[in-house]
Amino acid sequence: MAFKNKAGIVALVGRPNVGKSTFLNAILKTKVSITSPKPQTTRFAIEALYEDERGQILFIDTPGIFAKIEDTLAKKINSLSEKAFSQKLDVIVYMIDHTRKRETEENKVLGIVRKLSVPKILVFNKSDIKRPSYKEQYLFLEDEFDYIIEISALTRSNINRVIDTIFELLPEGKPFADKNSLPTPLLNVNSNTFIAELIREKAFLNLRKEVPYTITTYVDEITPRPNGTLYIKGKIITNSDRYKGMIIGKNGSMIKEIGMAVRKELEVSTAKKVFVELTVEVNPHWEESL
Ligand SMILES: Nc1nc2c(ncn2[C@@H]2O[C@H](COP(=O)(O)OP(=O)(O)OP(=O)(O)O)[C@@H](O)[C@H]2O)c(=O)[nH]1
Ligand SMILES: [Mg+2]
Repeated sequence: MAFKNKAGIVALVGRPNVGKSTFLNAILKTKVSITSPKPQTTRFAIEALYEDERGQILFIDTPGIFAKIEDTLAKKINSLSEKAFSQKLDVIVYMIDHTRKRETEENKVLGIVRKLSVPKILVFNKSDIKRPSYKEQYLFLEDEFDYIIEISALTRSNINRVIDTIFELLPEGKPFADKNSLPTPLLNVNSNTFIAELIREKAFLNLRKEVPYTITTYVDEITPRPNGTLYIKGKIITNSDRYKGMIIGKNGSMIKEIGMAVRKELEVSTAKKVFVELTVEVNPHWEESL
């Protein structure tokens, strides 16, 4: 019988869109980090606790690092990501999407990973997709990593091998928290922020082109009503009037779609009836408070 004695901090690193957040959700078997087909969906480092009989892993899901940093939002997100790497880490999981060419962006992330002197696992994600594959462009990395594992975060294929390997590499240590006393595995995200993130996810999934990058989201109120309904009041803030109209949509159709998607997901996860009220506001300076 194994003892619960391992404990360590593991950062998920990779360029945008490789599947870091999908992988974290797959491991925790619950949604802790929002995902979308658009790059830089994750905007701040998300900390979530995994536990089994071997011990605890504190995962840090970082925002994907963009090569293109001329815009202020990407610059801010990149720096938040790099800040996450400056803390004490025990293992790095460097995730690659083999369906995309290497390009300068990958080199930028690799440059950061190379500077960190901790055990590293190279994870090729999206193994469910066979073509196109640029895996041979990445094989030169084999010598630099302690382990190489192919997974599919989406189909959960081989993800347990990553967990086994992490536990092999982790030191012994004290647990970070009593997991049973936590409302969710999330350590740095409260329910307001989580629901705000969910609103942002649904906005990312519905809004086109640059519009997702003009927004941030907030939740002002979560109130259980006497009739058992959960009332949620949230807002989407965008940086100009031009986008406000697009987010509201014709006769409010877009904002309604976003609110409905949030409601549906929350109704499943809370097993309650949920009422979501969303408004759209303009604040050209919201990025400054990120
Ligand atoms: N086919 C396939 N798609 C995947 C897999 N893992 C993730 N995806 C998809 O890839 C897209 C990006 O996933 P995310 O988890 O948001 O990626 P991320 O690395 O967290 O991205 P950022 O937060 O932007 O850095 C989503 O559309 C996922 O559904 C996989 O194993 N197979
Ligand atoms: Mg992410």
